[in-house]
Amino acid sequence: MSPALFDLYADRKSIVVVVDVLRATSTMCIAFEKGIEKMIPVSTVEEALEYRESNPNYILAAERNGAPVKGFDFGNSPQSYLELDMSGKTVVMTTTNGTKSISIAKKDHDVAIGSLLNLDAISKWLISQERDVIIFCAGWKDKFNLEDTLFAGALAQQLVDSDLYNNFCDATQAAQILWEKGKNDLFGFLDNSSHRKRLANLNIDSDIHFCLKPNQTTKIPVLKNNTLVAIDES
Ligand code: 3SL
Repeated sequence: MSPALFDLYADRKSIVVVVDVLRATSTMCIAFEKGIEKMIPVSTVEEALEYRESNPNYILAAERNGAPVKGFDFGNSPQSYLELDMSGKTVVMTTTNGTKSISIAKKDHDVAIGSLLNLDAISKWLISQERDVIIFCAGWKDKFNLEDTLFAGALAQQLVDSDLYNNFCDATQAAQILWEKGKNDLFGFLDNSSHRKRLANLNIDSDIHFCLKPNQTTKIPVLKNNTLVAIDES
């Protein structure tokens, strides 16, 4: 439910699904849907700039506290990829919570990227892997957030429904209860949530609607040698 809790669950063998519904992992999923070949997630703005020095063809995306970082090609809006031909491109990306969570998870685990946009695809792929799963909610600066936990509940529910998974974790059970309560009106359920308000203050309500619409892609970004590449589970 928060990066601060991850060490309590880390077991060095599970697949870790990192989720930051608003908006980092939604943006990652849609960037692959729009054809990018690779994405390099990094923790700091400085690291991203170093990548560009090493290769001027890299596209840089950065967000801090919800806002795009000056001088970068993209911020963190998934919709900014929609109208572009991104075929074959490599994006170097840094965000406040999403890429930080990937950095924590990748130390000892295989990492896959989840969002509502690839919910059914990632669930199907995980079931085919026959491995334990940890769902890592990026939250906000180590705090719990509702939207990532809703996704955790949705994914956990699908895994349990497959009959291949058991869920003995109270945090996951709480996430499933939240999903059950919120699933028919995700936008309304998040009405009073901190990040919905934060993004609304930045006038990006439309990104919230976009990120809450399940199953817009069958791409599953997975980390290989510090770089995300996509599996297609269509
Ligand atoms: O923190 C993050 O990684 C971002 O997804 C936050 S924001 O939605 O871009 O504000």
